[in-house]
Amino acid sequence: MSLLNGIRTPADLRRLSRAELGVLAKEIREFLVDSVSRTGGHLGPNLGVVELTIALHRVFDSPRDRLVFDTGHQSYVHKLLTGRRDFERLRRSGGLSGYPSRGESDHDVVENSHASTALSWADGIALSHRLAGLDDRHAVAIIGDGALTGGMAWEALNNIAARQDHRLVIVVNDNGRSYAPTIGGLAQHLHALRTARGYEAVLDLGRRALHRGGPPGRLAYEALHGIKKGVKDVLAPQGLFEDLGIKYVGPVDGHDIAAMEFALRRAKAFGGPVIVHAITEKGRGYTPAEDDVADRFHAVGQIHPETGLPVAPSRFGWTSVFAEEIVDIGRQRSDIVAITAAMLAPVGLAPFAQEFPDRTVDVGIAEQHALTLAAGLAFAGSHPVVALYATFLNRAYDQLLMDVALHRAGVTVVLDRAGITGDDGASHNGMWDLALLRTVPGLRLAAPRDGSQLRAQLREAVEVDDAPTVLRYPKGALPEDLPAIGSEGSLDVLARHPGEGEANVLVVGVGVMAHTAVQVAHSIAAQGVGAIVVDPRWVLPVSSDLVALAAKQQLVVVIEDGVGTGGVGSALRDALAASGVDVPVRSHGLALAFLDHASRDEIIEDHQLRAQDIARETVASVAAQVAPPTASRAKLASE
Ligand SMILES: Cc1ncc(C[n+]2csc(CCOP(=O)(O)OP(=O)(O)O)c2C)c(N)n1
Repeated sequence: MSLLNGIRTPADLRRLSRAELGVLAKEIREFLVDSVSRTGGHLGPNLGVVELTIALHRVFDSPRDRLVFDTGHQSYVHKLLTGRRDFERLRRSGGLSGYPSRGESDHDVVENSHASTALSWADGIALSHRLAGLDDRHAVAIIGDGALTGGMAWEALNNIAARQDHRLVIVVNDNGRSYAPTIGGLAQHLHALRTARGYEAVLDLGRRALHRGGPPGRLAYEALHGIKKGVKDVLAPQGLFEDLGIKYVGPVDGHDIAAMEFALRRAKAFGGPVIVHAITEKGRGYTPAEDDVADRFHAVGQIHPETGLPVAPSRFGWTSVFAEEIVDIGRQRSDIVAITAAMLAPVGLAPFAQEFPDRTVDVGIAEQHALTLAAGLAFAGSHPVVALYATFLNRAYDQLLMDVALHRAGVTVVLDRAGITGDDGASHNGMWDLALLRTVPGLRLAAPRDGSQLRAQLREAVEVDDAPTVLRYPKGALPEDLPAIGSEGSLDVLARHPGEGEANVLVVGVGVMAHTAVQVAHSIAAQGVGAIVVDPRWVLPVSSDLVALAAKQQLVVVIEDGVGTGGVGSALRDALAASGVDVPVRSHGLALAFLDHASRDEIIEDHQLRAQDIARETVASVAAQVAPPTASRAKLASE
């Protein structure tokens, strides 16, 4: 029987011998490669934390002690050790979440996949424990060197340093990488700690020599190792962390369970905040991941487990169009500076960085800094293009509002993965951008409906030098180009269907939802309702052309893939009301809720955003308009 099968709770781990723990680590790696190759998911990060997570669960007593995984993408091993073995539907509707999930287990704390929050969570948990007199409990934050580049982590460290009575352990999972190698001064500092004392060489040599001696040799290694940690490193403050006043243990080989346990036990016994610096290798134990220069298999789709090659070739998506066009623009304009927050390749800036390394900035996981850096660049004459996943802009709303927009800075923000992203769950959907950005004075937002529009609107955006411009497009494959058949002022007309009766419906498609809008119009026209479909292209602020066209209709239908509350439909409703136009606006967007992980199609169906749902609703609205219910008329008359 496999050892992994015998692990139902972390307590089961404590019964295993050292040799068995090694076997268990191997089984976990095999399980991860086998299952994640079938479902897709965060393979590399999890392969890197197998021993570290085993050690954590042997030393700490979860859920009494609280383990908080920063970002949460590296929590698969934790899931396995806390009784979750069914990875068949990982990240699919009804299956396990790709992140910690309180609904799945009492061992999970933070579901938010936005990085750099774990230290703040742990600080709060430790404070609450102390206030309640629960002095036997620990809060443990596990944070990557990438996540440690985020400002929130440093705000938390600053506070944690002043709380010497907090039972708080910070495990820095230092694999030297975010997606790509982690950049910046902190990364250099960690690197210096790692290498200064020839640490890597010493550990590897020592292990190999002593393990050859069988169990006695292994014991000697552990004792030596312990002594090394105990005398030289344990609780010895180090540089940066010393300056902060936080105790430091390490560096520790994060793949050596005994060494990790030793360090964690010391940290636990200390009674105040301690940093344990664990060195790990992303993708460890799986050659295709270890050999992957780009990101060590940070996140994969379905792959062939033997080779690591993708099962389906990656489709030519929105990101690639941006990647090409921004390089072209960069060639024509030397003032363009590209900014990424630790996601150079995922947002499509790798080719730009290749050609213009001096005009590319990777700020680390620091979206707030990215936006204010952009304001500074614009002030001094550059035109920055900040490329982010839409959900991560949420964090930099204030900087966009107060640093960029208030100062009328010509900054272009490019939001990839806007709208529904699906399988990464609640915190990855880029569904808040339209509602949030609508409140930024002077900001102009374009939502391209296809690749050609993306190219054209990006070019229009970088021409604006006195206000923020935003371009937003979704995840996934590009749809076929949807050419305009005409225009109404600044609006692209995509279809016109004269109806049989008087009713005329204006269908407004926001971005990729323009394709649905065309289908809706087609369908309602078949039922005798006349329709015109437009793509406003620049959807925020609402254009006067759209208001003028809407004023001539009986009904306006707006289709968008962000939250309906406060989105483009609601903006249009407000604009019509402000102009004294009394045409009803039916907006179809996402419900104001946190969405469970599911496919995009499932979410579209759940939120009644399929063309047939919207067409049915539209025809019913038109019918109600043409013949309002007599009961309510009678009621009105009698009032
Ligand atoms: C605020 C925010 N920005 C960007 C991301 C996207 N992201 C997910 S994981 C990751 C890299 C994390 O690196 P690290 O913390 O070192 O963990 P590792 O994957 O190397 O184990 C990034 C940039 C995010 N989750 N949150």
